[in-house]
Amino acid sequence: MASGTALIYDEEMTTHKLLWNDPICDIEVPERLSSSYEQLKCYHLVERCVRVPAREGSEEEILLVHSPEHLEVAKSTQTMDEEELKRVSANYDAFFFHPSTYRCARLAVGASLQLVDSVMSGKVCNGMALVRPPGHHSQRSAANGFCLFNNVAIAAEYAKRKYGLQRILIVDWDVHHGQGTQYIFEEDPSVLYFSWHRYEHQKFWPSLKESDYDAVGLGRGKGSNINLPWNKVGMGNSDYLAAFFHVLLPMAFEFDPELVLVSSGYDSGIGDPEGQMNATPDVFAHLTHFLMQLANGKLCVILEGGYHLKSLSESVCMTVKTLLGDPVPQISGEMAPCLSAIESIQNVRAAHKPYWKCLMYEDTSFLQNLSTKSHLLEKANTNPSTEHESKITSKDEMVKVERFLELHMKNILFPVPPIKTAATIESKASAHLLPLSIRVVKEMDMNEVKALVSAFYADLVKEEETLLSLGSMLAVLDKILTKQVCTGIAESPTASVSVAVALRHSVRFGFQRRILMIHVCEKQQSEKTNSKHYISLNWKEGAEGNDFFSAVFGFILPVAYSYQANLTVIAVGPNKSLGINEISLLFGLLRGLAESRILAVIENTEINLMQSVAKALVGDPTPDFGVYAPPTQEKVHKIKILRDQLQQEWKMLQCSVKNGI
Ligand code: Q9C
Ligand code: ZN
Repeated sequence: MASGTALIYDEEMTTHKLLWNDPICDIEVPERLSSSYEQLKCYHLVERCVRVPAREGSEEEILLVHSPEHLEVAKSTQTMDEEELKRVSANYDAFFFHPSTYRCARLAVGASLQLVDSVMSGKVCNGMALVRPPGHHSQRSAANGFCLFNNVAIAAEYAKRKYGLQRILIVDWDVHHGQGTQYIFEEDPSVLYFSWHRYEHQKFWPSLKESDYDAVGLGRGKGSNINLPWNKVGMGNSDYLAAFFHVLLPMAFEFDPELVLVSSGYDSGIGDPEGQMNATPDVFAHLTHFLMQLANGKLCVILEGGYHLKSLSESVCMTVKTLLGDPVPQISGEMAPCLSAIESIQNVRAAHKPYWKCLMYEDTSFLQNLSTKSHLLEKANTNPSTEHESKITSKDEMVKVERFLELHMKNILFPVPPIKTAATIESKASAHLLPLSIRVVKEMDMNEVKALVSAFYADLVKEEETLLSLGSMLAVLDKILTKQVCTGIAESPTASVSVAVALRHSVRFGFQRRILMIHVCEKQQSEKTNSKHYISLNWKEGAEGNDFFSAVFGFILPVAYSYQANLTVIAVGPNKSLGINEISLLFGLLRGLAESRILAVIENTEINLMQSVAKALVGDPTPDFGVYAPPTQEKVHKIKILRDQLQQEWKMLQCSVKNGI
């Protein structure tokens, strides 16, 4: 299986620059590229990546997406003087030419294609290309918004032709709408395009009607264009995560892409003068981690915008660290999306209901009470408790952002060691099944275990087999609690008992205070009231496999992120409902929480799961799912009721605005 992360950077792309005075374009500077690369070197991330050279994209490749006329204009600028360059640039909205622009833009295209080739050929699993000029505003016959050729669109078209791909997902997390990409693929059902963007009810550039949530694609491409407009500035980590849980991820897993491309702009990050948003660099680790669970891990991240040099370069580092498989940092701040974000999420879910099985039972009755057009919704943003402060205007705010980023840098200055997983091997037979990277630890001494367990489970002490398995489980747990490893796996004759013991031990250990327990078993552990130290979720028996995604994205992840656990304990016992791939994906997704600290306890009747779970714990990509089965109305309804009951406490569950607000 492919492993490794490609990094593509060519200093020559810093030669494209603005030669005259233009306050609109002067933020797109060469230092965006060089400072990102310097920061990667600083965190020793460059040396951990596979270096792949850039190349020039060919004319033929550029013509996959652009008109011959557009190519000729671009080509003709190579020999122009400043006056002529200025004149040609003025034909476009927010673009500047330099004599080296054409060469750089061809390198940006070629770098993107090199990345696609590296991933598709299996040379690496994923990667990032640091390119300039960016691409997503560029259209068939027009430069626009600092973009000349649409690097990501060309990459998608190239991947379709060269590798015969039928489903490509483009995730555009840049703060601007990639209208260029939308235009290129709006009739193409083989490319699913998702973009969130600062919109402010069409007041924000490029101020297009077609950037709103009701632009869902055209003709055969209906349903394959997803726009999530942000109508307020100040969106933060929880708004972005809510967008992933309630919009992008359900649709992306239903779409089941063969390749994922990211239009990776970091102007959606804190401190950016264009975006005015509040998301911190760590959130990009989470976004990246989620996308790594799709397409067998085949993920190509291609730079777009990002104009606050510090915020940009930290966020680039977070992305690359995550691509490399490092533990995902814990998100800071209160986990609750704002009202305006929830409104946008509700609107786009309603707009896409006809095209997606995962949304088929969506309640859209709110549409009758409200005009769907968003300027009329402006008045709805009146709940002060969940509304963000308006724009960052004062100097004070800027200083706060700088201070924040400085603090944050200290947090990640020393690279976290790569994920390590512990296991004990009772049955020598299963040893060869575990990935090589797993470290085998010695079991805990029998008397020690007895002493530990007898305090609260006196009757257990008699059962030899149980005690033995508890010994190994506790040894693994101790490695996690003392931070020698991130994840661990243990087998047990009764997973739910082991998990209960693990819980007691962790709480007594004193360090772990917020534990998330998940039971994926038929029978539940009896004693399970939530306390301030832990919460417990049960995957109830009888859930059909096809309700997996609605349960995971609609419930488990939102609760887990709201809770901000620092240890996750998962018991997997006999269950009819989940297949091996679903369990792997669940583990893969949960690795994004609690800084990847996970203890998996597998009931020994389910020993065939050991290998898949161990692979998921060390970060191997999740295998394919096969045909998407729609959820049942009954289960969707049950989850909705649960959400309604619990969303006051677990705010990330919110994805619709209650009637009457
Ligand atoms: N009044 C990227 O982030 N702003 N492009 C124009 C005109 C242009 C951003 C404002 C912003 C372009 C790749
Ligand atoms: Zn942008």
